[in-house]
Amino acid sequence: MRIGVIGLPLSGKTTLFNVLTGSQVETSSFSGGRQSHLGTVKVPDARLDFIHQSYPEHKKIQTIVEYVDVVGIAKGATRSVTILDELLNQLRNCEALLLVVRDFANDRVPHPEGKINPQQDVQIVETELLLSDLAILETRINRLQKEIAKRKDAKDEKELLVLEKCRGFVENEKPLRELELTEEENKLIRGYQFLSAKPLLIVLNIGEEHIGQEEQRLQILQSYANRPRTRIAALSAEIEMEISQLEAADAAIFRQDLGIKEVAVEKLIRESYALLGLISFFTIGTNEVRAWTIRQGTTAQKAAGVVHTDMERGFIRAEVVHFNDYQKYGSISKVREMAALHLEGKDYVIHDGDIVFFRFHV
Ligand SMILES: Nc1nc2c(ncn2[C@@H]2O[C@H](COP(=O)(O)OP(=O)(O)OP(=O)(O)O)[C@@H](O)[C@H]2O)c(=O)[nH]1
Ligand SMILES: [Mg+2]
Repeated sequence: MRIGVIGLPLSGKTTLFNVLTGSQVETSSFSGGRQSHLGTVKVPDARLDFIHQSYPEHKKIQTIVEYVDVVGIAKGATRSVTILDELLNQLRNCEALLLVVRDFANDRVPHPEGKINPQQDVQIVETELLLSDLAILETRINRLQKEIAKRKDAKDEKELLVLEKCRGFVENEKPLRELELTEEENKLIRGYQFLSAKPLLIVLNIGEEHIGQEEQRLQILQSYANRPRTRIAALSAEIEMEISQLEAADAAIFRQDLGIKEVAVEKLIRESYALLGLISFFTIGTNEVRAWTIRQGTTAQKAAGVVHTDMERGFIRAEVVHFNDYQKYGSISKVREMAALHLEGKDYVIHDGDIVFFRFHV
């Protein structure tokens, strides 16, 4: 899973990117960074750690989330063809966007709009995403209309209908992530990578003085809380960066003193999983224990394909125990003894936290 970190210039994108990926990219007190950065984070999962304890000789393999730190999106940014192209390139293949919104005071760091106003900042970025999509929609619609006039084609006509539907939506200043489309319609437009269609996690970057008051600060973004494929969260990127440089034990104490309940990386990954409807399952192999990420609703046979295409093709059955039962019994042999390992067929829907043994034949 790849997530694009976007926001106004100087909102704390790079600071947060460093926190999430453990990178040390230089942050700026003046905007200007045009380079994008790619970093990965191994998804922390206490359940995987627990399973691994029983298999100390095995390798522990966590799933990975990738973050891309992109150029700041200032008001009017997407009117520049170069910036727009850059942005589209950098955000291509991102499954979701993480929008960093400034809510911290800092005299050394100018705000591009002159004053702190999270709601307005979200709106500015959202508008740029919409304008970018509108530009692509209009070009494509024009071209399709010409092609259809020359030579009728059923697929082109279908695509045109979807694009026109999208254009109507965007012209009403509504992001495409809120537009309900059928699976077929989605397929037709997936290649365009519309920015406003990507699920959005808005992260309010609060000042140090507001730590512990995340919920109150988030009130200002309440109007975004219940929108489709949108979530909100609050944290202080600066403090999180300081914490990330401490030893684990010191970090825990520091967090407790400040009243920070959850590690930022874990919080944002949890939010991203919820946003995208993702869950994890685990496998125990001959030399590794491993976590895998799938969409909610994935069947056992499809999940097998995530591990290996042969396993999907030659799928026979899955033997499944939920992590909670595994934890209760403490080992797979005990699980077997208590008959808590259940046999499932190809249509079984995998649950978050399932430990799965795939049986297959090719
Ligand atoms: N006080 C305070 N300063 C912060 C916080 N987050 C970021 N900053 C400061 O704001 C400045 C900009 O941070 P960056 O992380 O570089 O912001 P950016 O969004 O990546 O900026 P551009 O890439 O130039 O658009 C740096 O000087 C940071 O130290 C915060 O939570 N509190
Ligand atoms: Mg930056």
